[in-house]
Amino acid sequence: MKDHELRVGIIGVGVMGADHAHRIARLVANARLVAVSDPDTTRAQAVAGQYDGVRAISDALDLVADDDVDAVVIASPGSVHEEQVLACLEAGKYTLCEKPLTMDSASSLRLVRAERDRGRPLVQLGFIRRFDPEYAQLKELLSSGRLGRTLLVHNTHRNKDVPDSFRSEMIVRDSLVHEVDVARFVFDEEIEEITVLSPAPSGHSPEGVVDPQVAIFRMAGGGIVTNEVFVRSQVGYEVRCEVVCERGTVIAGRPWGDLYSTTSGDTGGSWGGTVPTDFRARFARAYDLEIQAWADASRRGEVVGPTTWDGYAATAVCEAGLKSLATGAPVPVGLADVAEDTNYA
Ligand code: ISE
Repeated sequence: MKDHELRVGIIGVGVMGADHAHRIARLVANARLVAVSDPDTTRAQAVAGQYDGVRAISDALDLVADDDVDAVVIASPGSVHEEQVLACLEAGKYTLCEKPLTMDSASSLRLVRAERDRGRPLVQLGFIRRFDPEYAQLKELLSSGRLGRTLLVHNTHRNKDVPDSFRSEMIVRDSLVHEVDVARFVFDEEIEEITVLSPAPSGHSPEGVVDPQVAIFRMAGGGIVTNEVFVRSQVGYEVRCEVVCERGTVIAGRPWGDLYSTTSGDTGGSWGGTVPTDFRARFARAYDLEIQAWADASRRGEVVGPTTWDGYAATAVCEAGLKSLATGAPVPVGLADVAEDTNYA
């Protein structure tokens, strides 16, 4: 594979998959989009038709097995990831799997073990924040030790709006899951306990949906992470992370000058920044860097970035978070033995 372009197939061409299709077909060096698959075959054909030489393959598992596909991007719903990732592992193909890895910790752990049993890593998880230049700089600054020990993290995660079908559980599994990864990335520690609080909901939430939510993580070393997730903010995509250390603080994702206030329909304005409308705009550069890093690593025969273990740990935290969402009480997170599950030797 080293000497030629990486021939990539994409499973799932909804919003994220279609965005990746454009990126791989047009922007990423040394990679070529060769096939796409989607249960909605009209959608698959429409995406394939936009680029020369791209086939629409109706069955996702046929795409994985195809001899002309070297590596696979999985951008389908989390509920079908287990069988698709397993197929990629069995075919020995490098894979970028969007979050969540799977819908429950037992199936995520099965994938960690299946990959380990093959003796070498093949799967990178799509936790995008790690590839955002500001988050990467923030991490570098923390690692330099200049700010001292990390004590607290405050994450903000707001979407402009989501469909009514986006229920409380999806806010945990699809949105909060990013902040779970941020917390583990920033602290380099596991999350030991999660509490999900349910403030009075916004009038824009459908009946019975808890939006916004506030989640609190207790880290293994005793640090605390607070997270606001509000997916119907009416304003735009606002994602930031503030880290409080012994000798200073650092913020990633800060778009403002002095007083900062946004209102629905006013995403530019006098306060000195611009709120993007969605994650594709906010993290465009990060997605480019992520997919390029994945393609380069795959061509070298390596995996970089978040692993199946990171996917499993995040799924386990969200699973505990769903229990907490039901009661408001703290729920401990139990993980399998790290040494056992990440030892490729
Ligand atoms: C979506 O799946 C994403 O990954 C976005 O980053 C997140 O902000 C959104 O809430 C999710 O639905």
